[in-house]
Amino acid sequence: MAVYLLDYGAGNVRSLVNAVKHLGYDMQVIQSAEDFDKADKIIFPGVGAFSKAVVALQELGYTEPLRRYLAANRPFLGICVGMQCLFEGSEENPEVAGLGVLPGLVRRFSSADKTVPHMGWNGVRFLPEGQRWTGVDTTAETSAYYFVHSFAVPYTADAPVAGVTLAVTDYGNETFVSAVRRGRIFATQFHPEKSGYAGLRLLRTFLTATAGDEGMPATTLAPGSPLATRTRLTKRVIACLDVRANDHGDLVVTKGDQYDVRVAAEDGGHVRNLGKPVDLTHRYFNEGADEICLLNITSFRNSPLADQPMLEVLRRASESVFVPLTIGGGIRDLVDPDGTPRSALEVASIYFRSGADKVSIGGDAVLAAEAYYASGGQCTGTSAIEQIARPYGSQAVVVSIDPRRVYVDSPEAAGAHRANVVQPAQPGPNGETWCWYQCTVHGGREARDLDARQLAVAVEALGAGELLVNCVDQDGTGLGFDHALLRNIRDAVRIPVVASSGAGCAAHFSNVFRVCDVDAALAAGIFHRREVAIAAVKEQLHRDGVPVREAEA
Ligand code: 1PR
Repeated sequence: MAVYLLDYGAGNVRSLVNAVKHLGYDMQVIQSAEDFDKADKIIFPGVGAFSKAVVALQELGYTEPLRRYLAANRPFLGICVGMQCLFEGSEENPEVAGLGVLPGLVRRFSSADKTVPHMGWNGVRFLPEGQRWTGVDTTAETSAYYFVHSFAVPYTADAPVAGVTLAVTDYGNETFVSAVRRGRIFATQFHPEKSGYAGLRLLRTFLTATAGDEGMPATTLAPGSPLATRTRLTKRVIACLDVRANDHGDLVVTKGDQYDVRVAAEDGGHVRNLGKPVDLTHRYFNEGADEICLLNITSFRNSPLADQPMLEVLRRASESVFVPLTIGGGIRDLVDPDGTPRSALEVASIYFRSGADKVSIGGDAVLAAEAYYASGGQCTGTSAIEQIARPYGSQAVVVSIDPRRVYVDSPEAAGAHRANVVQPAQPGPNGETWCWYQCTVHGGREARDLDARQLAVAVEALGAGELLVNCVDQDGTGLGFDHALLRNIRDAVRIPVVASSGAGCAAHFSNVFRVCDVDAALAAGIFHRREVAIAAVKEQLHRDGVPVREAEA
């Protein structure tokens, strides 16, 4: 059976290729209009801007062959933007028409009551027909799939789209279409290739379906039907691997205490070695991590392009890890060791093609924020954030911040940062009862005259889709997350916020979700040292009433 991938150059295609290969199928990439005639099934993954996908299809000369393929009701699976393109158009790019194969328009989520993008694991309310199709027991409360999008097709029972709706999902006070089917044309707003085993089951159903199965009659969510309870976006538990070469040149997972990754001099002073990156990534996937983050923490010293071991780690890890992978470290404009200039977009694209779903930008984001304020709030389009968000979408760009506390006796003593001072949980070394959070670069080594809240506001304006909020002082302490810092950032932005640094027990996760209303919480040391299991964190969250994706069978 010839399964073809419709790749227009910006999707996270490696994740999908790996998932399909894991299921025993090889996919060929469509190279010409003629390939549409050879395909038994086509999968169309979409990441990034609606217009990027639609215009790319036109420029590749694929729009008409695709229309003919769909008009012939041949097996097709669209994913995320690959689903949105089937509709008449999108608010994201009103100037560009969609394929119009399905009725309705794609609209932007409102951020009045929730963070946007909708990023994470949410339930899906399948119709009975949908349950048969997915092969998943969706009556269970816990079935969840991975979403990452700022636009969606709104669902109302009387809208034309209801006639092709297989499933809906709720986000905040909105309900949107999360799966559609018309004949043998299927599409999902969520990413089955990043939705763990539930997603793999859905992909297997599509790949193994025969004509008889796919001829199912369209069914609709009848008006007033006894819909299941509304779905909820779960809080994400993320495992983080700080990766660097040890003194023998081997790439290892290490861990800092306030960013110092070396053991005490009297113990040899070597780089802490907590395991191999690929092994730990596989372990955390199997233990139920909702996302995994790998940070190349010595990236400011060398070009990641020359750092093939890190790219190889990513290629190998992504072969059998089916939850989102974020890669950070060295994502910026740089000059290759051979003197070739490389844009941040080129660097990021290498990571996306190697299996990353999101890239994380650290030091360069601080410099971009400084330039943003220096220019009076101009977005010049040249920062790494803007370069990458334009084709791949904001949801693919994370900014990782490394602030450290500056204690002061009064807000006035904070000078230009007095508006962003907070009262920390503990007084400073000289009894100071106020502090502000100073941004750093080079892994906490160089302090900048910019505070964390200023950075957060600037990078959101520049198009970042998520904030990973570390804290140098709290890193590795096991004392819990820095709530004062996280509330300060949470109040400032409408994009998802990930709490990081300081987790010491499962209760710290419940506390940070309850007190700071963050979207995800990350830990490193307690997981690497097997002091706390991811399952124990999720059990605690479940007991405390925090919506969380249950471990999969
Ligand atoms: O500046 O774009 O090259 O990115 C460098 C990246 O590496 C940034 O994301 C930066 O945060 C990270 N980084 C640089 N140096 C270090 C270090 O530790 N010496 N890691 C480092 C930062 C913070 C988290 C840590 C949490 C949880 N570490 O990654 O895992 O604090 O730890 P815990 O649960 O054990 O407390 P660029």
